[in-house]
Amino acid sequence: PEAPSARPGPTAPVLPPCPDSPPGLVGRLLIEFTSPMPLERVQRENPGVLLGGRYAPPDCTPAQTVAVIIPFRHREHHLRYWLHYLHPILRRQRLRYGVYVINQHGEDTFNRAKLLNVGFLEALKEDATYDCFIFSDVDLVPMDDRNLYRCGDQPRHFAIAMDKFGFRLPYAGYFGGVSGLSKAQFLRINGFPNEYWGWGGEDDDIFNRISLTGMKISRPDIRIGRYRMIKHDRDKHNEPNPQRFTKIQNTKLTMKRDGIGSVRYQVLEVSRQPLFTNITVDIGRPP
Ligand code: UDH
Ligand code: NGS
Repeated sequence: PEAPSARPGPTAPVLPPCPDSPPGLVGRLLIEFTSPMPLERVQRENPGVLLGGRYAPPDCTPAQTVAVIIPFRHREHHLRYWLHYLHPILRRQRLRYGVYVINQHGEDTFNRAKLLNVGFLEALKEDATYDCFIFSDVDLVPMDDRNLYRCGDQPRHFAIAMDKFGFRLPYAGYFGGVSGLSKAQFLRINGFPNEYWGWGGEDDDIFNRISLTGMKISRPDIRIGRYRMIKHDRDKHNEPNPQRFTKIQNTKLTMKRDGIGSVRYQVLEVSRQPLFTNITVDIGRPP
């Protein structure tokens, strides 16, 4: 007779690996931002999402664990749409993931890339198994669920065909909006710059870092990488940074000293909400 230990017991289910192309994707999606989106409704419609915005497929074992990092301040109404659309998409994509909203404390100048560095470190503090990091603006929703939010052998640019750019890439080196790097790729470029205060250029600096370390951007098909952006006015305290043009000329020099190895900040609060983990952080202010 077979030894009992040869069979997995009922308490230790061994799930097969998740397939490369998830079954049950729907393709092109209807995305609109007209009716208001109460958080209670989003919660009700996503019962499988665990506290802190964590999810794992019930029927298979994903190859990666994905941390989705959102830079944030005063965009609650955008976040509700983002959560409403993205949780079902990520679930259909059979991802094991967590959603981290990195909320800049205070009213000093916004710093998107530094918040993303904080997100990388804080997500890893919570779960050391994260090996793929997707960095997403809060106002960008994919229009096609075949745009898979996972990492590959090169850094990935997801938001390549945004409505506001006529569903085209605005320029060949554009790396803004939504991007993804494996842990190893992120560390190889010393993370993101901390010294871009205000709007613009930080995504170009990241593009430079990737090129300078000999990596190449990978992108989805232009018909699949389509996005809707929630229309909004310019935020307060995120004015265009007049230093951005000279800074992006100097990435080669600055990336060694400015990055994930030099980021200084203070976490003020970590709060596990039903659909995301909210991390409020003091990242200081421009010198
Ligand atoms: N963000 C915030 N709060 C802010 C500023 C930025 O949460 O106060 C985050 C948010 O995730 C946003 C991202 O940073 O999606 C990028 O910032 P952005 O939306 O300001 O950048 P974008 O290029 O807009 O989308 C620039 C202003 C455009 C004004 C157009 C007026 N019609
Ligand atoms: C470039 C900016 C990028 C920005 C992109 C799209 O000019 O940071 O425009 O901007 N680079 C510099 O300013 C150096 S958008 O049309 O979305 O406002 O992402």
